[in-house]
Amino acid sequence: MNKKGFIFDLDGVIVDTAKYHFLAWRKLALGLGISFSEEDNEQLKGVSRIHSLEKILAWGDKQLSEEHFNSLLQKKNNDYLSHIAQMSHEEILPDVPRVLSYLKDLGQPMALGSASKNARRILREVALIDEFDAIVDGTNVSKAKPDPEVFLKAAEGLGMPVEQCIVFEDSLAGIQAANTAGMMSVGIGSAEVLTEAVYVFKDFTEISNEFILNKLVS
Ligand code: B16
Ligand code: MG
Repeated sequence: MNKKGFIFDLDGVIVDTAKYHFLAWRKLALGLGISFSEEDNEQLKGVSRIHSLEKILAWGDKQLSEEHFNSLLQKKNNDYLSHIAQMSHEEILPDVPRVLSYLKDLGQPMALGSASKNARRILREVALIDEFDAIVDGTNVSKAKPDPEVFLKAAEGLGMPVEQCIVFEDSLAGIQAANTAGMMSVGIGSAEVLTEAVYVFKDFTEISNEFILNKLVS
């Protein structure tokens, strides 16, 4: 059987942590007198923590000292982590365990490729840390998606050539990163947003084992 490198984004693909980012960013923004909606939060998907705060400040036309900026980053992360600490296995998105265990049964290499510096902690929280052969996260990269660095490092970690890698991503920047890396991109979410993906599915319940075997592995 062919071997492919299956690379998964974390937030929005394996777990829905966007809702916790939303709560933490909204609290921070409101504290600065900046409004923050669910639509604003959408624009921060896949974006690094530092760039997210820069964007929020730009929306509110606010400038802060470096010290204040860094203290807000810390505060946001502490707040976010207090939500993460409550997470359990039940918060894994629908059919992710089925897809992971099917790929494992087929002997397919699997990696995580996430912008989050908290990725390992989240994987431990939902008891998926041992499912991946390689983990590349925000602590391992210097360039944010759409730069392909995170996925190139994940492929390297798996020892797979880029043209044999398949990336599951929920953000457009992540799809662009996968395409730039020369990998096959599979969007998880809305086809209207993930316009540059090769395939788009609402979630993993729409991805059958037959599809994985016949279209992705073959
Ligand atoms: P952290 P992903 C991304 O994760 C999130 O989508 C994004 O909203 C977040 O700002 C970023 O991680 C950084 O997260 O603050 O935990 O380092 O989608 O690339 O798995
Ligand atoms: Mg994501």
